Amino acid sequence: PRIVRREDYAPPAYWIDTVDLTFDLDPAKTRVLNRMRVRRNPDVPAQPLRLDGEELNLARVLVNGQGTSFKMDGGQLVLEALPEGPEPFELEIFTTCAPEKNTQLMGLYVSQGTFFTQCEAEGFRRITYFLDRPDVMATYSVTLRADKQRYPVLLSNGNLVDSGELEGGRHYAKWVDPHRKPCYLFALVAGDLVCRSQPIVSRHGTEHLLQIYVRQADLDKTEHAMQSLMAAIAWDETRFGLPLDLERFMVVATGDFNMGAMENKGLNIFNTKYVLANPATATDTDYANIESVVAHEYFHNWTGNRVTCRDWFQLSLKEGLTVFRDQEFSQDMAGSPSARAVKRIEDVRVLRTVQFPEDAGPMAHPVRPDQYAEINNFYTVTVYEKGAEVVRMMQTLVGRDGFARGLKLYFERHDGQAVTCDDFAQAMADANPESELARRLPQFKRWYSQAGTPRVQARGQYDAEARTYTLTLRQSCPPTPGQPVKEPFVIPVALGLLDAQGHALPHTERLVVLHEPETTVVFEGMDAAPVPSLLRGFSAPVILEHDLTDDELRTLLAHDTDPFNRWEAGQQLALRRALAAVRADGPVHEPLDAPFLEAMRTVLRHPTLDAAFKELVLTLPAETYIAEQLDAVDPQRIHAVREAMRRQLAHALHEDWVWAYEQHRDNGAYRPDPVSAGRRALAGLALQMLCLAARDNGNPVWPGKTYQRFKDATNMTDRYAALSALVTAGHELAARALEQFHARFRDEELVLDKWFALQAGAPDRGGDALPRVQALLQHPDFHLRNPNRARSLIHTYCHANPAGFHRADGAGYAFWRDRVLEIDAFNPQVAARLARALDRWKKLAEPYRRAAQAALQAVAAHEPLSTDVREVVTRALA
Ligand code: B3K
Ligand code: ZN
Repeated sequence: PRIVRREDYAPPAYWIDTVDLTFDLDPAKTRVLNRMRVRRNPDVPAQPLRLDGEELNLARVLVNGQGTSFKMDGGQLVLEALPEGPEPFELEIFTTCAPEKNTQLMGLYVSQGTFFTQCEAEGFRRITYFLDRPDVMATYSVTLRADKQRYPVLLSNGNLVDSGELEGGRHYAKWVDPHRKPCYLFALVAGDLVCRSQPIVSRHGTEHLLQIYVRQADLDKTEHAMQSLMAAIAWDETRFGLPLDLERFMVVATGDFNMGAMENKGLNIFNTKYVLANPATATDTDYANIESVVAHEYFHNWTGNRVTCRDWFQLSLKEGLTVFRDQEFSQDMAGSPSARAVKRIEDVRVLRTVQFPEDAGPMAHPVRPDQYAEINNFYTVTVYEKGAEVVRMMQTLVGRDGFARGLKLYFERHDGQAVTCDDFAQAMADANPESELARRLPQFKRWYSQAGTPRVQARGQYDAEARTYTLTLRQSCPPTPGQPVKEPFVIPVALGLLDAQGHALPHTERLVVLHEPETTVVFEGMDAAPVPSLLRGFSAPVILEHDLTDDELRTLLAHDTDPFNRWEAGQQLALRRALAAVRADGPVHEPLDAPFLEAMRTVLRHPTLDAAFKELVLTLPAETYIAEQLDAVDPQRIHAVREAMRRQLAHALHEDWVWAYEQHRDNGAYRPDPVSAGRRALAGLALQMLCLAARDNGNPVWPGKTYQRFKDATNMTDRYAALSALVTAGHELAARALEQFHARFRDEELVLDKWFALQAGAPDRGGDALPRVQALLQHPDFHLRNPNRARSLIHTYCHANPAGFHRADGAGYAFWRDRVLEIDAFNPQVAARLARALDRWKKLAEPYRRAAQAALQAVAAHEPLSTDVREVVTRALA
């Protein structure tokens, strides 16, 4: 397959200034008339116009109203006999396509009788022939024509300028988008939808109309998304001075969507999962995700749409920055320092359990990749989450106000342009010329060009005589595919010192900016050996290696003023015990010791800590995170160890879990705010623990109470937590509860997704996970072609149930192979995500390793295979 390289970037040979599209919408055969004003790019040598196209039927091409010669070359439409000179000419292209046959959900497709589009990254070429690249920006006017009864709502980007009746029961609507945009931001929607409308007045007095379009039955689930949207608009004005630039801002939800949502200009299209919520059907997690995804897509209006990417290698320019913005928004919404820290911990947990493995595996790539076969494979946690960490480090280096200044300069320079990550970093540095960022900009930008997670080794030495404490920080970074040697990074390390009793030592807080391979920091006037608290707030996306004793870690857990490091100390203590037990020979015993259990009890019973924070501390590191620390991974042993740890926590803290449940169970009327959500989370964990303990001692009391809770719950968070406690403990009441849950929510697609996912991710007992998943594949509510449903069952099993998936007989991998190939035949993007479940196969111990390799080879050898899946498995096998 063709590899696209960043260094090959060349500006387009033509510009397209205006696009006038007319759609005659029909699921079987939609006609698209595309009239463009095109001109030669005077800065580029004269050459033919090559337009991208995919699965289109071409009917006619006219240049300035006259027929013209053309040829086809590898899907591209090539026009050679075009007018000479710089004058614009009119190019008219008439094509048809078949939306109802579009199973990839890229381009124009039909979901439950409604038309939707998805164009990012390269879907517009499935709608019409075009220069499908983000640096070609045009103004669009769009006329939609369709049967009025079946498609009463006709939407596109911008403002509605005309609408009316046509003969034969048809009608039309004309939309004009005043903003120039790349074609990946084009959208249309046509169907039988209703909307929640909300007029707003901005701080500057301008009026806007906000609308959320859904199916009639879902209208009662749109309030939270609307609240989130209004909050996001207000936040961007207040924090960054960025106003809404549209008269109308629309959000439309669809149940068939390849990813979370899409920021099309003025017409965001969302997966229903990130729009619809009411207390009966959505959990606290859903509420929080909706708030952040609605905000994320809205924030793209500036970071992505007003200033867009020059080419797809610059994807993190908009994604890393916009994730950073949505993370900051969620923190600001959370309010208290403790609630902010909880959000930060959750974000870091994703980074470390998903992005770190990616960066250590065969798909490792820089935040700004150098090459790809299929760009859709590069919408990754590295581009998004690590990209956001890079932006966060810039804020750390220039300060909050400096960062706002940098963003302001970025828009002054680049509004309306398609630019690069370099342009962004340059604006940040230029707005803060005295900062450490400006001083070390070229070196800092290695975060964009070098893949891999850097390691920082910290060693402290106390000299009693000199009363000094010397801290040495050393950085290194392992090789990644194509990058054998790494140059030093600029790493901001926020730190402070505590005394042995846990008191913060005055004047020891600082930001050390590591830029050499090794740096030494000396603290004077130290009366005793201090306890260092390093990388506070996770100030850089690195692996910190230190030699703190368990006593020191317990001191941090009990007293650190930095809540992130308090949590991290607890995780480190747990991780040490998990690794020791995994590495030990013989059967797994009790990995946890009394001091550790005591420390956990102290946190759980703490009088002032927030419930949400306690829940995070009392949750053990994930199996995949434990696996990353090992050279040869036995997923069954890791699972056995972590389960043994959970059971010890369940038994040793039994009375404390009872207390925690009773103290936190009652939250009154449902509100999704962080404080009440935290209480529900802790009560839910307590139920898990109490059901787990009951499994061993056969005492039916807590499973009984949990089942009662499941039936009586007044919101989905509590109901799901109770159900999950029964299912996870493998209690006999689980089957009945699952059945009742299904019966109650049989018409709620998003709740059925939870029902499938819960069972697919439930702990494996004696190899029962795979047969369970196979049976669910046959369930009448299982629909392979619906991405949410496929992910809830298949991806959950393959990505989130390590012990169920990594079977000694290799049957999990055979299942993976068959599903990857089956899905690839109709939706390569969804298949390619699934394909990544075996990224880390080389780390597996035998017999897993060989079986995984065989499954990968079988996929790689299959014909036909999409470019998407081919790239993933080829890199894995390399
Ligand atoms: N920009 C879209 C993602 C498009 C993915 C295309 N494969 C959503 C987002 O990041 O906001
Ligand atoms: Zn985004």
